[in-house]
Amino acid sequence: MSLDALKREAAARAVAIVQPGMRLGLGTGSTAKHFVDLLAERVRGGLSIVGVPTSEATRAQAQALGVPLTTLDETPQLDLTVDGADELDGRLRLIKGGGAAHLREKIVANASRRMIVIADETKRVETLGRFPLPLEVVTFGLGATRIAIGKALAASGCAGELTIRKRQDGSVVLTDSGNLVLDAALGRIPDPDDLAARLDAIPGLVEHGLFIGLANAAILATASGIEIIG
Ligand code: ABF
Repeated sequence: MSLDALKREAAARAVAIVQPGMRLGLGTGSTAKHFVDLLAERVRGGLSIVGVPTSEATRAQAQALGVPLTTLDETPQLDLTVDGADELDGRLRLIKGGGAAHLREKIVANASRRMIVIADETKRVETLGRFPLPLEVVTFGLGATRIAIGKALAASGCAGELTIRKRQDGSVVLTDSGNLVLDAALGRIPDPDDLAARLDAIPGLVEHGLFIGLANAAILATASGIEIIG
């Protein structure tokens, strides 16, 4: 089975959990895209739900498919968020932000009673950090923010290059909120809870991609079937 087919399997399992009347957080990325696709099929079949998209890309997809949308201003409390991840460990700690959407993703997940991660088996790791950690930063004071980030990384036993994310054509990636993304190539993060707390304290760092204590369960699609964590 292809990786994409595994992603769709995980998404299908999550769509089956959705109940009529739910207020949903709609994730971003290729796995979440399958979820929105399959959710739209159920909506066309009469399921009544409302969704808050975590990115402009997901908003456009959901709108085009006729999935009813709302905002966190109109609907500040959600029942369930379903989203992908770049990495997850056995304690449901995540790295997100490969799609530069982790700020909105974290706000939406935090507003939800439950968050379910959908992923293929390649996302599961023993130790977080193989995937470069995304850090959304404001341009003002970038030099000082980089130094503060470097100190936080060192204090948490991490080391690695910080790179401003660019597209293949060399243009700088801006998030939906107009900020830059620094990717921290760390290799391994020995204590994700400690690092998250240190990064939370840096003013110019709008949001980092460590999701700690937000996911309640993960649906992992493996070659030999679905595995549920949590
Ligand atoms: C978003 O999409 C992210 O936070 C994460 O970066 C990514 C997962 O990607 P995919 O589902 O395409 O593998 O949820």
